[in-house]
Amino acid sequence: MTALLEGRTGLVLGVANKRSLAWACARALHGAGMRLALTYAGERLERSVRGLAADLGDAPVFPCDVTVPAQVDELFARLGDELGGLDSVLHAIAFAKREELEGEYLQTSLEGWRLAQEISAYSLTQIARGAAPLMEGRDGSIVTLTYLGGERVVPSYNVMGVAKAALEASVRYLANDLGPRGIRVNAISAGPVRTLSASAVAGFNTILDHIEARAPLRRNITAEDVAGACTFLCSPLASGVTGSTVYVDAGYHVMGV
Ligand code: 1JT
Repeated sequence: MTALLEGRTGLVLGVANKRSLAWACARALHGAGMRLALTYAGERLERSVRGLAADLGDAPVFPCDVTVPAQVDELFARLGDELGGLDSVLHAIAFAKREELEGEYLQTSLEGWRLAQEISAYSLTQIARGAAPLMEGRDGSIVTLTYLGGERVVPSYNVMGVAKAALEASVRYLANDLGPRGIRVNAISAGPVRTLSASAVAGFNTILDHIEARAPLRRNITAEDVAGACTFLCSPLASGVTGSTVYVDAGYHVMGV
């Protein structure tokens, strides 16, 4: 039997270290037969990402800081030259200043708001525009990661929640723009997981305990739970799914109290 994603090529943006959700997704996609390329944002992460890429059959690694448009253009030019085309893109990129992830949303600065929007929401549109010419007409799939704080109030998530709301709306508009070109666009709404991003959040343990007590599955999710949904969305099993937010949160989002 041939593997689910044999003969396909994908790009994963947002690996920082081995705890990253993007890394679990990359491993699962590679395990299902996909040839991958990875990117890193800033020199501080280059070593870590290159080390991990070695475990993916020496996946090529490219710099991509989404706040530098020339780097994004160069990324897709090199991907076209070196890989020929793309079937999947995982966008697992978000940023907010630490001081904006505490206290009141009311106090958000314009600069902090813009930065969160630019890196966490606008970057999907920018990446989709760059990737589309490489993905056309091959049941291409773009996947991004979001969180419940984009649609409900999660105290402290603040400016990231507003950025995730913009990201989720972007998924719907991009799905409509790119559907005619054979490209699907979806989001995975992941429950909280201990990652580098989560370590920026005070009181994260309390959130994990709350989910374990309340979620229908009475547990927290793992990075592998997210990776399974990502593999599905990148596969022909999801050929009719676009514009959706798929919850990988142990069912937490269905609860009222
Ligand atoms: C960022 C960070 C994006 C943490 C993130 C994130 N998306 C989910 N999380 C985890 C999280 C964070 C908070 C939270 C619940 C989950 C940090 C760096 C910037 C991007 O609040 C209760 C704040």
